[in-house]
Amino acid sequence: MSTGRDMQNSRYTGLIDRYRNILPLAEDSRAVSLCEGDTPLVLCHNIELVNRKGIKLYLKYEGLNPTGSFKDRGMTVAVTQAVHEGSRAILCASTGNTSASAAAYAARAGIKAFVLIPEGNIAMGKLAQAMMHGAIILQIRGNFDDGMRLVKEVAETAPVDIVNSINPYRLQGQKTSAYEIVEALGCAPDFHCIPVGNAGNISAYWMGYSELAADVHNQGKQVVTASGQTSRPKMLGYQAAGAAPFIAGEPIEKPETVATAIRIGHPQSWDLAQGAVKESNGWFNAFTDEEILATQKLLTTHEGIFCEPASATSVTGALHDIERGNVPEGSTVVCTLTGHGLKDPDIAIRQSSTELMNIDAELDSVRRAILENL
Ligand code: AN7
Repeated sequence: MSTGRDMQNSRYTGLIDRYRNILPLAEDSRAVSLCEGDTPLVLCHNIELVNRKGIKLYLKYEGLNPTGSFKDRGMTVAVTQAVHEGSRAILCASTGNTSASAAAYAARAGIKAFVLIPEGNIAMGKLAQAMMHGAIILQIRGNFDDGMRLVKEVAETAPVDIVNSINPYRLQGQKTSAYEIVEALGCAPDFHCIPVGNAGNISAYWMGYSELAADVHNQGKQVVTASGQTSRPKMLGYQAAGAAPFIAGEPIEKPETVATAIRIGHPQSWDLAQGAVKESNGWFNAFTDEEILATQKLLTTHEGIFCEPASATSVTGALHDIERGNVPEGSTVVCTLTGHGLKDPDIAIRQSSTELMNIDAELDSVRRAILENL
């Protein structure tokens, strides 16, 4: 496997360079890349429950991708393929992060991006990105599911390539995160925890872990989990309680959650996600907005890691299942933190209990404030 590094100066050049041998791209296709991937796998140190149970809890910090979410992994591959096929425009529906990523990669490729977003329900940072990268933004009076339906319909008669995760190149790109995790740990985790919205990402990780376990690409390594009990992790898919079709067992019509990224009622990768959870002996669960926001805060204050609310759902679920013993003591667990906390500054400021102290611009006032709060 190539290292994805430029041989002359060891600069990391993105996940297509690194993983082209496991991606279904034509050899002569030119990568449209922003050096995505190669994200940190951070070991938690300061969560008491995790330490007490002897759990190794790793955070796959996907918020450190170029546009601040895991979408870049899929977008580099989808846009590379679209450009290779001569496409001049891409199209997506989005709760925000897909639109930001599509806009950036379209700019990089010199093609147009059309994005459908639900009016009033996308985080400020994501909207700023789509606007700055020059996407053509269609705000619809409807939710993500309406947008997704319209995108599929319009693409039948308009010359645009859909870059939502129904585009198979998206999941191919996103599976590389599982490869990075296995490379970093030297094994697969026992459990992989992930937020589920449209259900593409959980399906992509499962594809990655499954390829590794079966040595599909003949890398000559037989991957097993950390405990050595199985070859693939149990996949734990977590949703927001107000947007939990996998708990309802069917699509829902009016999803609501503060975690706008996963405010989705009709997941497109329904069967793939069900398959991942069933085959891996994993499970789905859902958590309230209050629980999700509390976990987001816990990660910022205890581990110094700022993820957006949707991302905190994975750790909310992990802590819930660790506490109850569903995840046994001593397990190795990876949680995907899908997007950066800066994506949604409004929610962060609104929920933070931190008070701003207004003081005079004088040495005495500053000194007193420090001494009183040590
Ligand atoms: C931060 O941007 O669907 O289950 O349109 O932005 O693969 O859909 C975003 C999804 C989790 C859910 N965390 O992943 C979009 C969009 C964050 C996200 C998910 C999303 P999937």
